[in-house]
Amino acid sequence: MNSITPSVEPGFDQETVSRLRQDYQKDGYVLLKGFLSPEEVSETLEQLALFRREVLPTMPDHHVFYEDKDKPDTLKQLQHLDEYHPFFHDLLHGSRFQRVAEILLEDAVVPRNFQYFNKPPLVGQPTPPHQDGYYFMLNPCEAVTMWLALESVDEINGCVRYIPGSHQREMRPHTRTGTLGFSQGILNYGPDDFAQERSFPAEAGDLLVHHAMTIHRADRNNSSTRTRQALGFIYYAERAREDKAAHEAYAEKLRQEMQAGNRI
Ligand SMILES: O=C(O)CCC(=O)C(=O)O
Repeated sequence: MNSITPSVEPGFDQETVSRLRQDYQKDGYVLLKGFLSPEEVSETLEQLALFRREVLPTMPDHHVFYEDKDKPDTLKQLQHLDEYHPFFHDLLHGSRFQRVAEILLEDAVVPRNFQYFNKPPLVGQPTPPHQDGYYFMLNPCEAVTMWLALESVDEINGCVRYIPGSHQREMRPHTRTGTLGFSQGILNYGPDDFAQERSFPAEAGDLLVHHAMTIHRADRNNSSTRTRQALGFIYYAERAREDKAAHEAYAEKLRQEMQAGNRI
């Protein structure tokens, strides 16, 4: 089990670093329990509430996704928070999160995105099974995604599920999903895949980190009372070359489709 309770200061001791790398290479993910303290989680939630009130109304549509865009309480995802507020900029850039990415990728890293994931009670939809590398378009496909729980997340309100070791296998064929924010999902995800999954319930402050090839998904929020908020951090290894033209063309096509479909 890749669960480590670290004293997560920038200088990890050598034993922790080796264990993290070993687990990451074997399974394609690690779980760092209590990566943020309860005080840090509270501060982050306060900053998010402020952000939603004051900054969100100024953001362009393609960085703000709702399950139903006519209902503000169905807010689903925010993109690139770091570009809009210094608090979130500093969490992504030059932070303890970045240090963990450098340790796991064994390279300098490029911070690429900072996301807010929200699944309101009974409204938050499933995250389709996917491999982030499919739309990162990197060669070599060396990047990590981090998922930080901001509250308790379990099987009922939609915890993350991984297929251990899937990062060492091939990129699976993906197809369009119709899910805003997760537009690509694995084609023919079947009983064998479900049988291999491991679910990762998390407490506020716990950090999951996965390889860009690791297959993962999450259920909808089936709770009628509990919210399900999380943050996502994406770092590319400096040695990974991005096919920028293909990536931008893909993002632009997606944006146009979302606008045409009245989704954003
Ligand atoms: O929050 C979720 O449901 C999943 C997030 C995810 O799939 C990702 O960050 O790659």
